[in-house]
Amino acid sequence: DSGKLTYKVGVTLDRFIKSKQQDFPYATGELSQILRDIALASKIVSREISRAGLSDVTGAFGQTNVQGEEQQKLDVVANVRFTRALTKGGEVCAVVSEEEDLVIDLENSKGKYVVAIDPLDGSSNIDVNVSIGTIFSIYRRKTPTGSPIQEQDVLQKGSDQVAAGYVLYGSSTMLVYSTGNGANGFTYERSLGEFFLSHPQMQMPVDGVIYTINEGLTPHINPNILSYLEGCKRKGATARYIGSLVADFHRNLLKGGIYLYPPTSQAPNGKIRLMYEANALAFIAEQVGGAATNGTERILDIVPQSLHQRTPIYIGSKNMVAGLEKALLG
Ligand code: AHM
Ligand code: MG
Repeated sequence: DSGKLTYKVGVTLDRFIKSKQQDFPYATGELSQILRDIALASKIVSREISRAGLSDVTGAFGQTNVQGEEQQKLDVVANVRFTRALTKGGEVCAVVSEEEDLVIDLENSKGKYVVAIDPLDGSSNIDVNVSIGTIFSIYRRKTPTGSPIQEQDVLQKGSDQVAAGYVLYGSSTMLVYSTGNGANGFTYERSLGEFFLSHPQMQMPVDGVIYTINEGLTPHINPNILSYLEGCKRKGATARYIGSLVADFHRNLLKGGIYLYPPTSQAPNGKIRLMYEANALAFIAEQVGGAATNGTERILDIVPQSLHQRTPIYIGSKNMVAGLEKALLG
C-alpha cells in the first residue's frame, strides 16, 4: 500500500445533469437549470459553513423562526443563498422554506416549478461543527403558467415530486438527487469548484443493523416502538444518532438502517416537517430501494394541509421499515 489516494474525478454534476435531460418527460432544460442553481447555492453555503468558526456567523440571530426555534445566522445565510439562486433563474414561481412563514411568491407566473426547501437542517449541530444538510423538493405547478399561483400548486403530495435531493455538509460535501429514475451522489471537489459523480445509482441495503432515534424521547413514545427497538438490539443492531436528518439518513442509506422520529406525548405529529424534510428523503429512499412511512401511510401519499405540517416518520431499509410497521400493530 503506497498510501496514495486516487480520486474519482470523472463526470461532473453539470455534465451528468445534461446527459440525463432527455429522460425528463418535459425536456426543456428548465428542471436541469433548477438543479444547477441549487448546486451552485450549495457550493456557496458549503464555503460559509466550512469557515463558520472563524466568521461571525454562528450563534443565535436574536429571532425565532415559525416553529418557535431560535434561528441561527447560518440558517438565515443559507435561506438567502438558496432563495436568491431560485429567484434569479426564472424557472420557479414559488418557494416554500422552513425559514419562512408564508409561501414566497416569486411573482414570476411564467415559472413552471415550485420548490420546497429546508436550506439548513440540523440547526442544533451548526455551532458545534457537526454535519448539517440542505433538503429540497421540486414540483411542477398544477395551474397553468401565466396565472397567479394557487394553494394546489404548493400543497402537493410527495408522489408528485419531479425531483428531490439533499446536500450533506459532512467530512466532504455531497449532493444526492433523483428525478425519479434512481438516485445518484456527487462529491464536491473544493479546489476545482465542481461536484463529481462519486456514488452512481445508489442502492440502500434492504436490511440493516443501525437504528437511529433520539433515545431521550423513549419515555414518551408508543411502547410498540420500544418493543421494535428491543428486537433490533437483540439482533445485535447498533445505535447511531447524529441529530441531523440528512446525515443520519445518508449513513443509513449507505450502510442499511432505519431512522425513526415518532409521535411523542408532547408532539403528537413528531418533529419532522412533511413538505421540506420528509417528502424529499422519502422520494430518495424509494428510489434507492428503501421505504418511508408515517406508521400507517406511505409518506409520499400524504396530502399536505399546511406548509409547515409535521409528520411522524420511519424511513430507511425496506425490511426494517416493514418490521416497524408490523410492530406498530402490536
Ligand atoms: P431543525 O429543522 O430545527 O434542524 O430540526 C430538524 C432536526 C433533524 O435534522 C433531526 O433529525 C431532528 O431535528 C433532531 O431532533 P431532536 O433534537 O429532537 O433529536
Ligand atoms: Mg429542518
